[in-house]
Amino acid sequence: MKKTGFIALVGRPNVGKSTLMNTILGEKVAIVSHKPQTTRNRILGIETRGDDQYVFMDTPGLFNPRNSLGDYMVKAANLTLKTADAVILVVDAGREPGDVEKNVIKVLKNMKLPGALAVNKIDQYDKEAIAKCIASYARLHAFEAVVPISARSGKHVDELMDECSRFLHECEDWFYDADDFTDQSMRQMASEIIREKILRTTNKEVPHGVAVVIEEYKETDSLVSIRADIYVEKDSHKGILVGKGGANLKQIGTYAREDLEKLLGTKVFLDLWVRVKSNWRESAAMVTNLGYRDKDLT
Ligand SMILES: Nc1nc2c(ncn2[C@@H]2O[C@H](COP(=O)(O)OP(=O)(O)OP(=O)(O)O)[C@@H](O)[C@H]2O)c(=O)[nH]1
Ligand SMILES: [Mg+2]
Repeated sequence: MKKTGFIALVGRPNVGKSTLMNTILGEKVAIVSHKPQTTRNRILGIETRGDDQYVFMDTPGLFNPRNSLGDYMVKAANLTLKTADAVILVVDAGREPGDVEKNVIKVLKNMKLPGALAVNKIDQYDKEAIAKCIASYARLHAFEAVVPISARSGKHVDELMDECSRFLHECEDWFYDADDFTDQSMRQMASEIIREKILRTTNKEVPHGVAVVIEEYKETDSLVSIRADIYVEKDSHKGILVGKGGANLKQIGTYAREDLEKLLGTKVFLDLWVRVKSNWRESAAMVTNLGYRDKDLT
């Protein structure tokens, strides 16, 4: 009999939710960076093993939003939490539970949602610190499973997957084909890959105020041509992003093209344009226009 389940990956920003999803899938479905607030949308990662189809839902990290983009991100995470069959709360192994984690636990209790605790980044801490962290969580909630992992190296991720099999239920049919691995379109993945390279090559406020919109995506037998607009919030941000003589933008383009060529298995031509939309993150209308649409969350 076939089985399936929707499992939400939630937690504060930067704890390794997207890394964990990519490691489980063995595919890069969600972008990753060392900066918090990398993920802005719910992103599905579909893993089919034998009769079992796991639908993981990566979410933006939970935090106190200070603008319309932040409102959208937290809404995306909270709605996902509420539509899931089960939840993996991802936490940093060296950090005591805070408000974010306590709130997620409150939702688990109220909704009687089954939950696993993934205690991540164990490669960074000693055994005592990890044990202390686990003990603090044990006092707050009886999770169905508690697994210390390293999402980056893959250590104990198989054990976590074994524990997640309990979250699946029998079904007539799966929601996705056995060889699907995400619900994102190629355009969405291209936009995210470009944003990832911007996160890696710029600092401070610049990457947080960036949105990437794919204006053109043309496929021929031997080439995919992509034209993307990169929106920033200020003229000064544009200057930083473009760099001296266009050097930084060129670097972003090269890195993104390399990833896209790997993903698509074909040559890619990438044409990037940087535009300024003053303080777009403050405006609900502009946030929607740049691709963060409430209607996509339902
Ligand atoms: N040392 C170590 N670093 C990790 C591990 N897992 C993830 N990271 C790093 O933690 C950073 C954040 O990872 P992400 O996967 O982007 O975190 P996230 O929870 O999805 O973050 P948001 O999307 O911002 O909410 C990256 O630099 C990862 O390489 C791990 O097991 N060990
Ligand atoms: Mg993420």
